[in-house]
Amino acid sequence: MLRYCWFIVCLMNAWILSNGNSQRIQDVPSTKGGCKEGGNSGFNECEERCECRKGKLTNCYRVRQDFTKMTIEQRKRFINAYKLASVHPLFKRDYEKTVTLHLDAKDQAKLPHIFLPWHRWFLVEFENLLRRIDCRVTIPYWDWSKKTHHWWRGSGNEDLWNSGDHGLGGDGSVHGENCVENGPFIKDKWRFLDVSGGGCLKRKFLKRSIKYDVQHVNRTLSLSLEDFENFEETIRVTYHNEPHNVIGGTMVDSLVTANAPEMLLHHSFVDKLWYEWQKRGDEYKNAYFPSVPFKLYRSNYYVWEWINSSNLPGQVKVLYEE
Ligand SMILES: *[C@@H]1O[C@H](CO)[C@@H](O)[C@H](O)[C@H]1NC(C)=O
Ligand SMILES: *[C@@H]1O[C@H](CO)[C@@H](O)[C@H](O)[C@H]1NC(C)=O
Ligand SMILES: [Cu+2]
Repeated sequence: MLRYCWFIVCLMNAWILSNGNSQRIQDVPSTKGGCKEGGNSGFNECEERCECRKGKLTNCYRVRQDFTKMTIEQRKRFINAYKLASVHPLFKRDYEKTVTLHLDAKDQAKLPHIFLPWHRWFLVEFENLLRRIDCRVTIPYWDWSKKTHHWWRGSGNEDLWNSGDHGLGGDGSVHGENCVENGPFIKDKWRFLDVSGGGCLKRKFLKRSIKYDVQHVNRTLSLSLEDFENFEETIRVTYHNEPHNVIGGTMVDSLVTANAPEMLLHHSFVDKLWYEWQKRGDEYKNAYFPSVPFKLYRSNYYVWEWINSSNLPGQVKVLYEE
């Protein structure tokens, strides 16, 4: 019964919100805690963090969180929305389109003048789709730098690779072509769409430490403005490639990698690193990309439209929580 109700709520949300939700929802008064004048922040019904002005919530931000710090409820919400998007007739085609964006742009999106903004756009596209199912969902991030020596652990309740319905499941099975055989994305219950060649989600963990720890990341985030190119290359090549490589399977197959749910969490962290660096000041925010005269591949957006997380196309505002 509960399940059934949840599904109806979902469908209603989907119909109501299918025409872009961000403007509509911004002025909805908070349903929790109220909205008090004087710089206090409040949350709207989509759990966006807003400012309170004249008793109304405005300037609302989507809050992206560390997966391992989210409540079980929040983690399930993300996973359920992700799975529903990939199988439900209402969303499947858009899921397919979004995944295909990455497939088509795989080489171009890796170029230095485009990598960071392109993936920022891609994350918002994906997030918009999931928010049509449940507007409280944002793309979580996975901070591997804090768990370099046991990044593959799945036994902890909070672990990304937990096999419960609040985790992404564990390593693939060597006896089963590296298909994932536990968790919500188990091969019997979840398969890639035909456009991605069908088949199962694969992982082939390289159980060695990730080479870049908190101090390493800290040093990179401390690079000066003049070192932007060094910063960008460290993110795009060094940090971006390592988790793809140690997770293996679908994550190292650039044709289908966007079908791996962990790809989103990894890229969310990559985006967070850029966001952290940009937070150091307007010069940092505006380093390099505003002058790139290209559009993002497979989109009508210019690169410069995706550099300010407080002012993204579609009135989207994103912040990352520690
Ligand atoms: C990161 O570096 C800053 C100085 O740039 C320092 O204050 C901070 O403690 C460092 N954090 C970690 C976790 O190393
Ligand atoms: C980013 O967007 C916010 C919100 O529109 C604006 O206040 C801020 O000045 C922008 N920052 C830069 C560096 O453009
Ligand atoms: Cu990637």
